[in-house]
Amino acid sequence: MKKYARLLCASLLLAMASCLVTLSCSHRPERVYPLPTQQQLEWQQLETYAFIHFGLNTFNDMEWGYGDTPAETFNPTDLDCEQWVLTLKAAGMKGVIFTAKHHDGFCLWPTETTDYNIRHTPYKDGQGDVVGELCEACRKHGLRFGLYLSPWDRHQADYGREGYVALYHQQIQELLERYSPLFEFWFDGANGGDGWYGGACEKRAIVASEYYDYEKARDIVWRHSPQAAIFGGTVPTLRWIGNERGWAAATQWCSYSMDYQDLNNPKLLATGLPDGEAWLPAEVDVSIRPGWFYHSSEDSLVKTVDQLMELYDHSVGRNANLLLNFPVNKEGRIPAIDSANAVAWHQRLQSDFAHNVLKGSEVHANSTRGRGFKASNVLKEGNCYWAVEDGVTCAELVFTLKEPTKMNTLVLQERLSMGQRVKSFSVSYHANGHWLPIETEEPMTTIGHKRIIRFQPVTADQLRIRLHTRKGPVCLDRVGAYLAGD
Ligand code: FUL
Repeated sequence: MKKYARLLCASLLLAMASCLVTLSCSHRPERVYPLPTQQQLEWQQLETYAFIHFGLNTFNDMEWGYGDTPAETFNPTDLDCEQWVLTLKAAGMKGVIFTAKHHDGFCLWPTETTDYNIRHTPYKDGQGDVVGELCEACRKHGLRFGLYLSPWDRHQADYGREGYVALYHQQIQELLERYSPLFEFWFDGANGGDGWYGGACEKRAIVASEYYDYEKARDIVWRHSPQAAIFGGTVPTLRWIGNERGWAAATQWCSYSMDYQDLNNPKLLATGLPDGEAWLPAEVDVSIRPGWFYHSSEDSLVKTVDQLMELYDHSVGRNANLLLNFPVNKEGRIPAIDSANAVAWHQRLQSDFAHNVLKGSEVHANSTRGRGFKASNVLKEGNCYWAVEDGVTCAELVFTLKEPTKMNTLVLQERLSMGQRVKSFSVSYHANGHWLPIETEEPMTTIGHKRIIRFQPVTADQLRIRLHTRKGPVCLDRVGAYLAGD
C-alpha cells in the first residue's frame, strides 16, 4: 500500500512539473497597445461590403442636390431590393450601407421628422419605404445592414441652428428603432456650406465637432445597435482612409489619434499613426463608377475586373476594409454591367486564393514560445498563432515544400487581438540551390489584419520570411502563398 502511495505521489509530482515546464516555455506574449475591441475585430474580418447611393440625385443626374429638388421626381419604375442584395452577395459583399438621407435632405423612409420624404413620391403611391425594403432583403439573404445619414442637410430651414440637431437625432432614433441591428453607421463629414435651407438659399457655417453633438448621436445608435461600427464625427470606431479613389497606403497602422483635426487630415489618415493611442482601423470607400450616384453618362466607365482587383489589393491587401459603392439606376436596379464586373471580380478572387501551396510543407522558425505557439500554426485553421520569444529582433519562418512549386502571391495575417506589431518584413525563395529575394513593387512594411504581396512568379522549394516588429515579439496568425491568375 505504502509503495502505491509513494508511486502515486511521484507521478503527481511529475505531472505537476511537466505542467510547469509547459507553462513556462509556452507563455502568452504581453499585449501591445492600443488593442481592438471585440466589435472592431469582428468588423475587420468583414473585409468587403457595399455602399448604395440612391435618392433624388439619381433621378436628377446630380451628386449633391441643393435641397429643393421636388420629391415627386423620385420615381423608380422597377425597384427591387432583392436584386441588389443577391447581386452584392454574388460579388462577395458581407453587408450593405445605404444612404437613408444624402446632403439634399430627402429621406428614403417614411419619417415623421420632415415632409421631404418618400411618402410624397409616386413610388408605391407614397406607401414605399426603401430603407425598410432593403433591410428586409438583407435579413432574408443574410447580409449585414448599415445606414448613412448625412448630418449636412441642405433642405432644412433650421440647419445651422439648434432645432436641426434635435431633428437629426430624432431621425437617428427613428432609423435605429425601426431597422436595428445595424453593423455600421455613417456620419458623413462633407459640408459645402450652401443650400436651399427652406428657401433661404445661403451659405451656413457650422463647427461640426461641436454642432452635431456626435456623442449623443452615437449613444442613440448604440442603445439600439450596440455592435454598430461608427464612421465619422468625433466618436468613430474606424477611420476614413482620407481619399475616395480606393487606396490605402502600403504602410498601414490600425493605431490613430482621436483628435478631430487628425481625423480630418488626409495625409495622416492614409497610413495611420504608429504611436496613435486609439485603435482605429481604416475603411477605403470608393465607387464602382466615377460618381456615387447613377449617371447614364458613366455607363461606359464602370470599373473593370482588373481595376477592382487593384482596389482590393490596395485596400484589403493593405490592412483596410473595402466599402465599394454601387449606384442604383432610375429603374431601381444595379445595372447589368456593374453586377457582371463585380461578380466576375469576386470569382477571380476566389480562384486566386483557393489553394495555399504552403499547405503540407514543413515549417521551421528560429524561435517560438513553446507548444501553444508553434510555427506550423500559421498554416492551421482556427484559434491559434505563432509567437516568438521576447527580445527576438528578427523572427524567421522557413517553409520547405514537398516539391518545387510555382507561386506569385503571398498573404500574411497578424494576430490583431494582441496588437499590431510588424513594421517590416522581407521574403526570399530557394531555387536551384540559391536564396533569392522575391521581386515586387509592393513595399514590405506593415501587415495588420491582412497583407497581400504580388510578385514575379517563382518556382521554389523553400520560402523564407523575416519579420521585424516595432514593439513586442511577432504574433502571426496565417501565411499563405498562391499561384494567382493561373
Ligand atoms: C462624401 C459625400 O459628399 C459623397 O456624396 C458621398 O456620399 C461620399 C461617400 O461621401 O463625403
